[in-house]
Parts: sequence; structure tokens; C-alpha cells
Amino acid sequence: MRVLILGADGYLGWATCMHFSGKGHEVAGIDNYFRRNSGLELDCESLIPVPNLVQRARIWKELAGGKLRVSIGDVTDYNFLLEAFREFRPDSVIHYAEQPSAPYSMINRDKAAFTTRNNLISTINIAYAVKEVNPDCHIIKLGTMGEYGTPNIDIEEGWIDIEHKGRKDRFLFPRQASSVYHTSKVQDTDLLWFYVRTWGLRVTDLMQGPVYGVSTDESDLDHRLMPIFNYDEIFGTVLNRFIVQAVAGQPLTVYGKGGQVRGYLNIKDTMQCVYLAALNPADRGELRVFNQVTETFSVNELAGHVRRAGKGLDYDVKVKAVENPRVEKEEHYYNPKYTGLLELGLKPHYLTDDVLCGMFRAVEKYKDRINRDAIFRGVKWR
Ligand code: USQ
Repeated sequence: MRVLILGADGYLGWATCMHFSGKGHEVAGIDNYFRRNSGLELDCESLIPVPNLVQRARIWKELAGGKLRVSIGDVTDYNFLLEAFREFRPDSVIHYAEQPSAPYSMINRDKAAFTTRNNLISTINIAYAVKEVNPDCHIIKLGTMGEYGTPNIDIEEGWIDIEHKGRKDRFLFPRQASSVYHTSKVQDTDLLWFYVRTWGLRVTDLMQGPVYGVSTDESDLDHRLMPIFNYDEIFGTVLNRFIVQAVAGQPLTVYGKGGQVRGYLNIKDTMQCVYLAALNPADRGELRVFNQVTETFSVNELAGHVRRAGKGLDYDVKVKAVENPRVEKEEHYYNPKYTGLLELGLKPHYLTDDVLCGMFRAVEKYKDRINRDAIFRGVKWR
């Protein structure tokens, strides 16, 4: 396959570049360094120092010899994206090139507007480039479980059959997101569903939960291939944050009552899921949706697991309930279905003490780089 990866420098994008390249596919990666630049702007850079994208691609080629070309540019610039499509003619395009943080989107009006513009224009540009260059190209878009919110009914995999006043139809599962970022992802899905119906594009929407971990088969080859790893309030996902907080000797920041349940997955499983989706493309005129999680936890349960694993490594991990800066339900029903990717062959890496200890060990190496000021700033939703 010829695979174009947008957002190739990010936490998941770089790992995905190596994963496809390592399996013998031709990979082109694009990134505009949004994540690096925002880390600088907001003083919340990656815990792990990572070479720039061009250097990483060179290191990967030296070590693994895979076909991987990268370029720096902005996917919201249509001429740039169209040129990249014309040159590379991808069979699949994987869209990670979005502003991925809920707190970032809630900092102020400018960040909310940037998130909306970046995420929606990039999605529209991809739809147009695919239609123009190769309408058969499979679009794999990273969505989020947060699009569904926390409804008081079971969450289906993307679609729901509704019977109303004696008539039946099939709809996208109702969505009610709880940040501007998550709302931009709802709008993304709507845009792609429109282009699927109108132009017959083939699209897979991967509704991913918060990802944790730092190690993939490919990043384990050399420390210079490790992903960007954030633990700060803006870009860090909760479990990655908790491990860094534990190593830094800070109490784990459980927001509110801590009963917020989400579906989680190991970064290794993100690689598997995206790969399985690419190997088994959606049909022309199909918007296929998978819920990309492997197990669910409340924030309190996560804190308990980190505390227990930390104890085994002689850490005295403390937990602190902080006033929730977000507006979200802190106790709620949560029962998402997530069988589609298992049916395609996903073999989950569950959250065991071994996995947690591996994360502790990886983070300990960079302990001196932890910026305590970045851990909690309290970006408020209200
Ligand atoms: N939380 C805490 N303490 C913290 C940080 C977070 O209790 O220090 C809580 C949050 O309030 C939330 C839960 O942990 O209830 C998850 O928070 P998160 O920051 O790990 O996840 P979220 O903001 O939802 O966003 C992350 C990624 C985003 C992805 C999303 C999947 O940044 O790109 O789309 O996870 S999901 O959560 O399913 O929408």
C-alpha cells in the first residue's frame, strides 16, 4: 500500500509511520509541527526529547531501511495537500492532522476558533484531494469516543436503528460532545458522512478513547524513535499524566468525584487498529465506524491501578481530588460496544501491572525533564 499519514510528527502519527513502513508499505508523512510549536508556546513540551521529523525519518531508514518520506506543511493549505496527493497518489490516507486537545480548545476564543478551523478545513481538504486525485483512496479518520459523550443508553458502534411512529431508519448514533475539540470531531464526522453520501468516498471513522503508553515494537528499536510524550494538562492524556505525576512525587490529579468512565487503549493497539482498518478498507459509499477502545475504567480505577503498580516499585503514590475544571458527568452509565475491530483481528494489550511498570520505567529515565508547572494549570470550561 501507499499510505499518506497526516500529522506524522505527533504522539500517534510518528508511531504509525514506522508501523506501516516496517511492514513493507510505502509511507509519506506530513506535519506542520503544530504540537511542537504549541508545546513551546504553552511551555509544555514532550517529556521525551525527540529529533525533528526529518531527522527521525533518517534514523528510521538507517535502522530499519523502510520506505518513508516526510515533508513539513499544513494540511489546511489545499494547494500543498493537493500537490502531495498528486505526487504520492496514496491508496490510504490516515488523518491525525487535527488539534487533539480538549483543554487547548477551551483556553480562549482564539484557541476555540483555531481548533474548529484547523480540524474542519483539514477534513474538507482531504475529501476534495481524494475526489480530485483518486476517489478510491480510503480515508481513515481518527475520531473520538468523546463524540458520543456519556449517554444513559448503550453506545453502539457508530450507527443506531431508530423506530419512530411506526417507521424505521438508520442514523449516526446521537452525539453530544463536551468540549470544542470534541465538537469539532462530531462536525468532522458529519462532513465525511456528507461526502460519502454525495461523492461515494470510502471512509473509516475510528472512534478512539484516550491512549496511553510510550512503547511500540518500532519505537523500542532506539530511544530516538520514541513518540512525543506529553504529561501536561493540555496535551497529556490522563494515564500518561498519572504515571509522570507518580514519578515526580506529586499526587494524582483526579478531577471531581473521579467516576468519569472512558474507554482506553494502549498505543500498541492504536497501531493494530489503524493497520487493520487499512488492510480491510471501507466500501465505496460507506462510512464505517469502529469504537477503538479495549477496556473501560473510571478515573478512580486508573488512579488505583497506578497506586498499586507504583507501590510494587517503592513509590508512595498519593491521590488528590481536585475541583473539576471541566464540565462533565462525574458519575454516569457507560456501556460502549467495541467488537468491530476485534472481529477484524485485534489482539488487545490490556492494562496490566507489567504494562504500568514498563511505563514507570520509561518515564523514570526522563525524570529530570519533568516540568512541574505544566502538570496542572486549571483551564476552566466555565
Ligand atoms: N482527568 C482527570 N485528571 C486529569 C486529567 C484528566 O481526572 O489530570 C479526567 C478527565 O476529566 C476525563 C478523563 O480523565 O474525564 C479523560 O481525560 P483525558 O484528558 O485523558 O481525555 P480527553 O480530554 O477526553 O481527550 C483525550 C485525547 C483526545 C481523544 C480523547 C478520547 O486528548 O485526543 O480524542 O482522549 S475520549 O476521551 O474518549 O474522547
